[in-house]
Amino acid sequence: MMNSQDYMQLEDRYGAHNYHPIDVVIDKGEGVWVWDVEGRKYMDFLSAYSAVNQGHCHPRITKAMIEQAEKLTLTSRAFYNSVLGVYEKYITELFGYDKVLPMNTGVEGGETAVKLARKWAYTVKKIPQYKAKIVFAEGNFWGRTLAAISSSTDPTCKDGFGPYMPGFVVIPYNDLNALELILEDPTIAAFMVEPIQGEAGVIVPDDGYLKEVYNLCKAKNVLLICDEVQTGLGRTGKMLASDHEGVKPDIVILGKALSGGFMPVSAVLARDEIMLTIHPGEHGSTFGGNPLACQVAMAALDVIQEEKLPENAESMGKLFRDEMQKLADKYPVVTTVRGKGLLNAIVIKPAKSGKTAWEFCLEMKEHGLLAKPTHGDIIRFAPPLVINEEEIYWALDKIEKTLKDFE
Ligand code: IF1
Repeated sequence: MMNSQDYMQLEDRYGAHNYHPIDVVIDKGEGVWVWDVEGRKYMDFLSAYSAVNQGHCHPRITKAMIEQAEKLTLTSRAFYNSVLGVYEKYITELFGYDKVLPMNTGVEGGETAVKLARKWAYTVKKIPQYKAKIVFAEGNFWGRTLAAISSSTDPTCKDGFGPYMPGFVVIPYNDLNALELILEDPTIAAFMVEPIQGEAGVIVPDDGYLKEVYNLCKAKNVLLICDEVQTGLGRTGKMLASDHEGVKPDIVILGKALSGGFMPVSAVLARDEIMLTIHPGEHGSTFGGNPLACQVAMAALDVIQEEKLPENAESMGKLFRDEMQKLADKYPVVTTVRGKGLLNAIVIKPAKSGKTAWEFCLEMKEHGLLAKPTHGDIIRFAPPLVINEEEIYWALDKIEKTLKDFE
């Protein structure tokens, strides 16, 4: 019978070292809870980076996956199949777009959005060929491909992988003047932005920022692409984070919780004028829109709506931030509490002993709460959206127990 150490050694010996995980070996998940191989129970406050908004192993999604898996999993797009069209109708009507381009990972969704924006620039906006530029915000994160890291301002993501994709411009986040200035350039095709920056450390822009971004882009015939891979699907207290400002982006990218954490499923939504600039054979992927992914995604979207997860995220998130702020007032090591819905974060000062957010997470783990720092001093708190009030107070109790001993 292997123990946690054995599993960690296997990963160390045989796996690439492209992550530095917290030392817990998860063996089972259900709802907000996970268990390690020794049977210890933890509350998951990371939700696989917002991929398990519906909670671990949601039975409704499991059922949909098993039923489809016993019938048909993959046809490729060389042929039609009896699920894809049904899913495409479902998701485009749900979000109010003409069409969807189904992909697998979030970063493939980002790549697809960038290709659509460039194609639209040359064929509709008539920007001279290959002069189109895409604008991104400092601190952005949309994945690990060479295009994605070409727009990154994080050396850890970017350094050592050049040369980089041309035609990308970066401006400060939450800075309307910078956007207005760059949009004077007639070769700008699109501005791709997260409504709240996840990896940067849950950076919430000023109220009204996204609405003004939309207005500035509209005025200059520039596409607004919202990357909702992490903020979408109920995470911030609305179905999409852009809903908080009544903004309907020209292109929306979804991923992660679109499958409830069962398998990679992503989607790019747009109106016909944009989507139909890509013609047969110009884009695609082996697994994009496969019948299994489509059934899983429809079940995942059903759960979000039927269990009112955006509304629950709104109320539980407010409760969490209000109570977390009280802890911040009591324990000065916590300098900031911020977020929206159940996408929240705290900033932790190093303790007198020199202990950092990393040690804080290790000690929270000992109390049964799992989270992981980002950028050194920021701890993201993002539980599954099915969390209830009792579980929120349970988590706050574990955070306070950790604060008490953190010096
Ligand atoms: C890692 C965090 C990072 C994303 C947004 C697209 C993607 C992501 C807003 C790409 C992916 C994941 C990737 C994972 C850690 C996690 C993450 F912010 F969620 F914590 F890295 F920033 N847009 N985020 O957040 O989606 O291709 O991964 O399906 O790479 O370490 P993907």
